[in-house]
Amino acid sequence: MSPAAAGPVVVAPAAAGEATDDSALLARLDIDWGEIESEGWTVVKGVVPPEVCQRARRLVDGLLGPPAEVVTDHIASSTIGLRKAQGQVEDPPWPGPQGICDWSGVGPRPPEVATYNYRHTIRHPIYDEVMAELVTDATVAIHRRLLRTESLRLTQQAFVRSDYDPPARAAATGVVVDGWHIDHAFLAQQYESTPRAVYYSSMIALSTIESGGAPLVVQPGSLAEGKAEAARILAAEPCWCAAMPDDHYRTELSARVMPAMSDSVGSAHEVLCDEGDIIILNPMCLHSASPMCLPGRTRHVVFNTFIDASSTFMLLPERGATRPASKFSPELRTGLAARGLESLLGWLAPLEPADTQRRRYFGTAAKM
Ligand SMILES: O=C(O)CCC(=O)C(=O)O
Repeated sequence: MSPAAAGPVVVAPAAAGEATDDSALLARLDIDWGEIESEGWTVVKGVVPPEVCQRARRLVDGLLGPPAEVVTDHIASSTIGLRKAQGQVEDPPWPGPQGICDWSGVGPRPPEVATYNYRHTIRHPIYDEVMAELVTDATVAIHRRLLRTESLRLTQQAFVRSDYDPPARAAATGVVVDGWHIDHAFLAQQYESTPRAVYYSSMIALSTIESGGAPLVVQPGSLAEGKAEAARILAAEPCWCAAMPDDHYRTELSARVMPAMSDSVGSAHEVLCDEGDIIILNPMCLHSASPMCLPGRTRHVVFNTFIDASSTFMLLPERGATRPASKFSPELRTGLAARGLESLLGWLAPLEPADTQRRRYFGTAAKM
């Protein structure tokens, strides 16, 4: 197979001081690296201090209003504003949005809020110092090790709040899933290269997540099934794989890989956590959100997503949330810089659409 056409690629170089020895920090954590590789998820205990979790929950509740069945009125009356208020839109398929933030282009850009019934998402810019504290040193060290890179970049932060969901509770028996999916598919070369040309999500539990309390649900064995299917497709159709545009890894390849995964609810696994734990999730693992079935309870989580600096193919224009140069808040920048982590936002420039057409799937060790 010939190498992918090489055009000039926007690659942020390792900044001075980026080389770091994370060994001591990682040794203090109990991390099941094998589970991440084989199953595609693991829980790392006690990564974020309770006080930081509490401040993050308060921030979310301030933006969305107190946990309730419907939050759109609060949001509509706040400075965030909703382009589509409740009642103006037919129920869309998950993940909505029922309402998203409106921004006229004047003044500071508001956070991106998407709300659908009992589940609400807030994306950057989020104007609060706690956003930097949520990127803990341990989280950074884990992702450097996972992606085999010294040039880690943060691509997005997203809060999700899952409020009590009466219809789901009424219907609930055993594990409830909102919709099995994978977020992204990759080929073996992307896992095998150095740096790795994939991403992992890390989801911080900002409050304890119990069974029935809107846990992330994962499907054991699905990652291996997906990787086997991706290998089969690559062997059978190398030209199709080589010609795939960037975004088709996320869309077309995902759509072809996912049917090979068993989605039996009987074997589904709720990933339970204590406050401050993080779940590391490979986006190629079959997973689902689940509703909050416990009356009076609310689940708060925040996702941080990282890539290696050379994996610009994952930053696509239509995925506005992943264009960090214009969207991360000054509070996040300042807080990371104070800890010497400014390189996490070390993008050279906002991506131009043409840049995203350039292909760079694999690190230096392996190219198609
Ligand atoms: O919120 C959750 O537990 C799941 C989120 C999810 O499915 C996703 O990030 O793709």
